[in-house]
Amino acid sequence: MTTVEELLLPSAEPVCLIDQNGVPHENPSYAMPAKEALLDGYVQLIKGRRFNDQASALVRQGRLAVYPSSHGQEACQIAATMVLRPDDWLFPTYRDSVSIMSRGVDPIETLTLLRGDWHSGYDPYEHKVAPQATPLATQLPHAVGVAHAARLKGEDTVVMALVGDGGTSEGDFHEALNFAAVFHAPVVFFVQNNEYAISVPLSRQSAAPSLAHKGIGYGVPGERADGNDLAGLLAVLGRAVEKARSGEGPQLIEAHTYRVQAHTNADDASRYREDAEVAPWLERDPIQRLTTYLERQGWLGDDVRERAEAGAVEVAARLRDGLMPEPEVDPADLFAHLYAEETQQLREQAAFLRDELAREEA
Ligand SMILES: Cc1ncc(C[n+]2csc(CCOP(=O)(O)OP(=O)(O)O)c2C)c(N)n1
Repeated sequence: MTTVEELLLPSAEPVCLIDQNGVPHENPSYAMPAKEALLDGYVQLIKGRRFNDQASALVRQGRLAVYPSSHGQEACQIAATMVLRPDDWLFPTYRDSVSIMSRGVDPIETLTLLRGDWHSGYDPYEHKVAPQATPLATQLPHAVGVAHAARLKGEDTVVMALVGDGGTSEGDFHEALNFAAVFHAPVVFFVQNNEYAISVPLSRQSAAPSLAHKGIGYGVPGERADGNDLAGLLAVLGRAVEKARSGEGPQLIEAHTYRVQAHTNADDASRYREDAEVAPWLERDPIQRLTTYLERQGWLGDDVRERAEAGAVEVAARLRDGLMPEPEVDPADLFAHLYAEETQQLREQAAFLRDELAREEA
């Protein structure tokens, strides 16, 4: 007889439907996604990679304050949004800009926060994307709140809540899982395990058999996927979203991937890891393996390649042009839109700032 614990357990190995050589693998539990989904994913991966590389270049030119690149993690970024409906919600971290773009947010609006211009460059309600969170895991209780509210209203909205491996050590992660499980909130917690929390490796972060196992204590089922395999991610995340939508409560998915570049431009990764450790991960590149698979299937026609390249060129041009002008920002705006009603404390802080600016000008 299957025990409750077994039902909550992730698979022994991360689900992988296309391996690093582009070879498909039969899986008794998960079907290969449809050709159209894989081709759409391919186009988005190429665009996402160009977004990452262009944004990193703009940091070097001083056009962008900081960019936490998801180079190498693009399959996670794209799959997370591909499995959502337009009325679902995405709760991203600071590393999930590509996911936000894949949800339809304008690339420049996506980078407003990281440029340091504004709390969020897009209207969260327009695309159902919460503002990016830089404090770790604080987005998770918010995500659960939105999911719980949707359920109380009788809507079948699902919330995709992204978090890093380091973020799973935060209290907010545990509180969010617990609340979501007790109230059957339709949330998919999606951990992108990229092996590092800045310089801290996973082994110093968690002694759990896997991060997906962390759900068991809360009654949340977990599953693991190869984070560089778009096909596996679409299958696993798609199933999790389906389960959450049909009332089975929260789901916890761990994607095994790797942060191939530095944490941000402020980080020197050579101080805590060897190139030899990074090299095998370059071989597991998500774009390379999907390309090989699609080519072998005879599905990757010139039309798709051209569509992908045109999308990538457009994103790069948009970022270069859009980040050229220096926006005029009003410091007083810092206090706008924070709460529905202004608090006494905020009024005092705003007055303090006005006073300081007036004295600077005098
Ligand atoms: C509450 C909180 N504590 C500490 C930090 C500083 N900090 C920024 S990024 C980071 C590591 C996060 O690692 P992980 O969750 O694995 O995400 P990744 O950057 O690898 O995507 C830390 C400790 C923070 N932003 N918020």
